[in-house]
Amino acid sequence: MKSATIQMETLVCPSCSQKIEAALKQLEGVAKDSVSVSFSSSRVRLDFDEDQVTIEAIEEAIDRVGFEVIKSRVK
Ligand SMILES: [Cu+2]
Repeated sequence: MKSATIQMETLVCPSCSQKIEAALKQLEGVAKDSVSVSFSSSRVRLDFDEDQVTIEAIEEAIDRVGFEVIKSRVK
């Protein structure tokens, strides 16, 4: 299991974070309970199984719902 912190462009309203959270929870390999989107810091934290999903795929899922990823850190 890996842990990711993803910095996004500034979110403009709280419903943005709900949209992102829902999209990420649908991804195979992402630990659903670990997904937390902070509206105030425009940041996502989550744990994922690197055998099932890549950080690139996670970033893509955020992109697909309309938000730009600035940088990600995985450890
Ligand atoms: Cu919004």
